[in-house]
Amino acid sequence: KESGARKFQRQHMDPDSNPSNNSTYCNQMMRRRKMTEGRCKPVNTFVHEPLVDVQAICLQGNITCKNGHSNCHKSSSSMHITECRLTNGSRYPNCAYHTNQKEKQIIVACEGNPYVPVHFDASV
Ligand code: PAX
Repeated sequence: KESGARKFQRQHMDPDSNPSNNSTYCNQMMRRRKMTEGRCKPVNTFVHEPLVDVQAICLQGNITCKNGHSNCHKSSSSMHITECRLTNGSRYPNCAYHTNQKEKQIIVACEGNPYVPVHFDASV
């Protein structure tokens, strides 16, 4: 079975690409990373930074998550991210996404030993 750490990497890590102005990035990536199977995942963020830098967030500022748990951490630096948001008229199985590049601090939830990212909570 896929571990939480691996699932986070599949859904949120894309260190080797910068989508620039490629408006089809989210349509391709949401499908390629299997987030359009069974349903269209409504919102998903990809992080374009080295995996070690994202894993290091688990050692950075500890904050409360949206669900009230205390295992969230906010990156001390802003990161290059792409936000994928389902378009208004999009209906499964034809999942269509808006692609938005941003530079923001990100908040992830971490778990386990090693203590690594398993959930993307927000960008701020
Ligand atoms: P997830 O299912 O929420 O969490 P995601 O982050 O890719 O997946 P399994 O065993 O897989 O069910 N976990 C936690 N979840 C939440 N909060 C805490 N503190 C926590 N600690 C551990 C993946 C696994 O992490 C576990 C959780 O139980 C899961 O275990 O966002 C919904 C999705 O949209 C993404 C983030 C979420 O997907 P929501 O409802 O929290 O807002 N998403 C959301 C995003 O990518 N970008 C965004 O900007 C936003 C707002």
